[in-house]
Amino acid sequence: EKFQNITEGYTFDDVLLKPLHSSIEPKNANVSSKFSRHISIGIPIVSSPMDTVTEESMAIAMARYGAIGVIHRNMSANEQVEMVKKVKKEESIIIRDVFSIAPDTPVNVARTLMKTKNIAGLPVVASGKLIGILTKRDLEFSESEGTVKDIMTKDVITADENVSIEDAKFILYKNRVEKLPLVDSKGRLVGLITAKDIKTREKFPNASRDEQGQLMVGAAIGAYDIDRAINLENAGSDFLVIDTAHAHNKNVLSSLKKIRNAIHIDIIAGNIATAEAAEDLISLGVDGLRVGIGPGSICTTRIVAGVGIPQLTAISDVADVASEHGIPVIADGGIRYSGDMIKALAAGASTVMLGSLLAGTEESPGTEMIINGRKYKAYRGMGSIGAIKAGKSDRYEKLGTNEFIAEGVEGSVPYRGKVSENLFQFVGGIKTGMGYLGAENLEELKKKAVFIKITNSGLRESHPHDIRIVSEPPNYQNS
Ligand code: RVP
Repeated sequence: EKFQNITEGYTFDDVLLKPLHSSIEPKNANVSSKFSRHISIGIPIVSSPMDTVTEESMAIAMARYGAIGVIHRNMSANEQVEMVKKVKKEESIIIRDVFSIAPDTPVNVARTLMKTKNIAGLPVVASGKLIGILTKRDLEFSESEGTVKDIMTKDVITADENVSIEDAKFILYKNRVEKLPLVDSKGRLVGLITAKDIKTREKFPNASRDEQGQLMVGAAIGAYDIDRAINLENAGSDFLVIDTAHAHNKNVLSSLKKIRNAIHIDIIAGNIATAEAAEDLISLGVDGLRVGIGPGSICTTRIVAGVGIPQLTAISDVADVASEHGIPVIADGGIRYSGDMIKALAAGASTVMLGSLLAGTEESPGTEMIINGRKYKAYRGMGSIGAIKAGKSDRYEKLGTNEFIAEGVEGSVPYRGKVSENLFQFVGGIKTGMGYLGAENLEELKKKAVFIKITNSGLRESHPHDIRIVSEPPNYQNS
């Protein structure tokens, strides 16, 4: 009787997308997407909040190339706050807490300061007002005696505190200066724009940025961690991810309500895998849903607990509900190739979240190791014994004892070079797929996509077969 209404679930390897009549060249396909209710990004890819995947280097790289990262929470709230701040400061065009110096500082003190802090130009401030700037050139021909006011450049080129980036660029260029202090109507120093920061910004035209031009980043929190949530919001986090293994749980839902009331930025909740869970979370006002129970490469939930839903069916069931409310869905876990990404997007996800595919990059935490002459990096589940012991992770059960019930394993993945090279390949694969379907953008992809169920022979036929691969392309490694 239990099996009378049993349903089928599909995952990536069970289906393919049918080719459709197309007038779209892959290079013209647009992969920009909604990430959460108020956040849009250029590339529909998110790095997972895992301690072998996303810390500040990963988050910076992801945001620079148009994707986005979520800083993991297997550390103290203070450490996590500092990481968020580092990402936000990385490319801030306007430096707000400007380092300045007093006019009666001895020249040799200023010289040492500029050397140790590697500063090329130091604003000179007296009673809050900008009165000069000390540059490397000023120091070059000066004696070491005397004070800063004797040698500083007195005619400082400044701009109004509300100057636009374009105007600032013009002023810097016209006057051939590297630093542009910003002053308010009373002549007080309130910020600084540097030519170097503007140049860095122009190197990454598709970066995921907030309204102030800073890189966007999010952070994971436990379901009951309101204090951490508030601290992270204050630190400038653009969104929060409520990071639980099973968000469709009474206690999680009631805590989520409290967090929602305390927090103004977007909140993504998960993980879930059913339409009912989606309904319940959406009714609490979440701004995004993270889908995936058990598909992760390092995850043993389905084996240990016997629970889960094949990932494509989970994505599709959740997305059907979420799309009615305009809430974006993150497909989290189980993605091995760019082909899996486009299947997830076609099934209704707005973005895909990656663990194993990013754990081997240069920017993931941890060092490389050599095994049999090949480079690897460590990758582990957040429910693995190692991760649980390393932090205070409460993502997975403890059953009230000191013994852990692990739901993940620890391992390693091949080294894969820089995040940027990998994102290029992933996006290339997604766009190629969109070319086959004639989808100009991801909305069209969702509407047009038709799946066909395949058999084991179909899957065998899909992979390279009956040959010995002697050269692995960067987008296909099957070992
Ligand atoms: P994958 O990309 O297949 O490596 O999966 C990554 C996802 O697996 C994470 O984003 C998370 O949802 C899930 N995960 C993380 N740790 C564990 C675990 O220990 N079971 N699972």
